[in-house]
Formats: sequence, C-alpha cells, structure tokens
Amino acid sequence: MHKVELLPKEYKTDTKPFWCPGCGDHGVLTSVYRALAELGVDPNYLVNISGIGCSSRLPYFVRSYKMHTLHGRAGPVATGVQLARPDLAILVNGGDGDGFSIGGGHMPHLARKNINMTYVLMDNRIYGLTKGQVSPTSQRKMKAYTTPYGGVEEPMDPVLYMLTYGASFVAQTLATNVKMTAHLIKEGMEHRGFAFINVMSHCPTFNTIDDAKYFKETAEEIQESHDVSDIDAAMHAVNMAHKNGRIPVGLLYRSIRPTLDDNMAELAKQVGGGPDYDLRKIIDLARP
Ligand SMILES: Cc1ncc(C[n+]2csc(CCOP(=O)(O)OP(=O)(O)O)c2C)c(N)n1
Ligand code: SF4
Repeated sequence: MHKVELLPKEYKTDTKPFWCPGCGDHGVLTSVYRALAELGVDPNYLVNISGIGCSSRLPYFVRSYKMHTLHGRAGPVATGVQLARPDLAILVNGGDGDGFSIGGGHMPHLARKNINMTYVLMDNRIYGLTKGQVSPTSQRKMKAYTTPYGGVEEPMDPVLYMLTYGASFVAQTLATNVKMTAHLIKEGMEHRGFAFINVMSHCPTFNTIDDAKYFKETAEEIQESHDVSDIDAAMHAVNMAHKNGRIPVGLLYRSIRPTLDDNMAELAKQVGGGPDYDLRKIIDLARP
C-alpha cells in the first residue's frame, strides 16, 4: 500500500455530505476518514467504488479516485479495477438492497475468489434513497412503503452469508460506534483478501424500528476468547446471537489465503506470460 501522512479531515472533499441529519451513514464516513488517516492511505492510490443508494453517495465525500456505478454492480466494477491495478487500495461501499438484493448474485464470487478489496456495507434494513421499501435485511414485522401491514418474508443475515461464501475477513459493527468501525475498516484494508464489514447504519427518516437505540441495545460484542481463525466458531457466534435476539459486533473471522490477483500472477509466471510474450506462438497454434 502506498502511504502518506494525513489527518482524518484531510480526506474530506469540498462536497458536504447530503444525507439526512442523524443518518447513520455520517458515522460510517467519519470512521472511513479515521481508518484512512490511521493507515496513511495515499489518496492517489485509493479507489472508492459504490453502487446506488443513499449509502452509495459516500465516495463523493472521500478524497480518492472514485466510481459511483450502477445499482448492485459496485463489486464487479471494483473487481475489474483491482485486477487491472493490483497496486491500488480498493474501498467499496453500498447498501443492503444494493449488495444483497440486486447485487446478490455478485457477492458470493467476490468472497469465493478472494478479491483484494474492502467492502463496507451500510445496513439500514430498508431502501433509503427510494423512500423506504423493505430490503432483504428488513425485520418481517416492519411496516414500510410496500408492506403497509408488515412483511411476508424473513430477513437474511449478511455476515452469515459472507462466512458461507468464503470471505477471508468478516466483521460487523455499528455506525454509532465510530471507534470500533474505524478500527475494523483499518484492519479490513490491511488484510490481503476480500474483507467484508457490515455496519448497522440506522435510517431515522424511513426505518423507525431499527433505530440507533435499537441497534445499540441489541448489539453484543464478540467475546475476547473468540478464535477469529475458526470458521465454525464464527458461525456458532452468529447463530447463538440470533437465538438470543442479539447482533454480534466485532471481528468474526480472518484467514489468509491467496487472492485472485496472486493466483493469476502465479499462473502467468508458471506459463511464461508477460508483456513481452511472443504472440506469434499463439498464432502458430492455429496453423494447419
Ligand atoms: C437497476 C435499478 N433498479 C432500481 C433502482 C432504484 N433504486 C435506487 S436506490 C435503490 C435502493 C436503495 O436501497 P439500498 O441499496 O439499501 O441503499 P440505501 O439508499 O438504503 O443506502 C433502488 C432500488 C436503480 N437505481 N437501478
Ligand atoms: S433516507 Fe435514510 S439512509 Fe437515506 S440519507 Fe436519509 S436517513 Fe440516511
């Protein structure tokens, strides 16, 4: 990673955040500034990529190269950037609808392939920017724009999915806990591999049941004795928390294995690939 020395405020852009007052996304942004400053990430070698939604506006406020892409497509776009330029630090942001509804087909493959990026999902359990429809993480009882009598489906759990998909770093935190969120984003960015951080980020405008108070009261810090290298222990911790009606927060799982760009570089080395490869050898294969 290319490093510089900057203060958190020096990662701000001239664009002032245009989220509603009290939105959890403000806390996520503060945490991103802190994490970048603590790591000393050089903004010239940082790419911040998002999908579509309130949460996906975050890159406008971060001093970096950036892409505000299409709904659900931040992951695949970021994959292209990462493979083309493995020397860049990649930070992806998006919402729960963006990541696990329309983007749900991409998520397993980012994790499975261990693409070297940090994915910070801002989970407000609702579609914010489109004015409050249920998302895949909404509680069933939530009455929202499209579910005036409450929902008819059970929610999914992003961290349990990510553990199953094979993410090499999985964590969960609260937008109101800037210290924990900044620390986990920093660790995620230091991690070589696919790092997934689910941030419970309240939406006071449209989600009245999963508010900041509810998230704070329901969060349960993962015990210090938890072994982060043990996938069974990570799944067990999430399942136990569910049983008790809690949301586990902290680092759940971390392991080291080759990333997709590592494996591609290794393969190219083995077969003698490189920019000077004699293309006539390939053309010769087609000769009768
Ligand atoms: C292909 C496509 N379908 C639908 C939309 C409309 N749309 C804009 S934002 C959004 C979802 C917002 O919810 P979420 O991703 O959870 O982010 P939040 O706004 O809550 O941060 C949708 C469906 C779109 N922009 N593109
Ligand atoms: S609608 Fe909700 S998620 Fe969007 S900016 Fe407002 S509070 Fe935040």
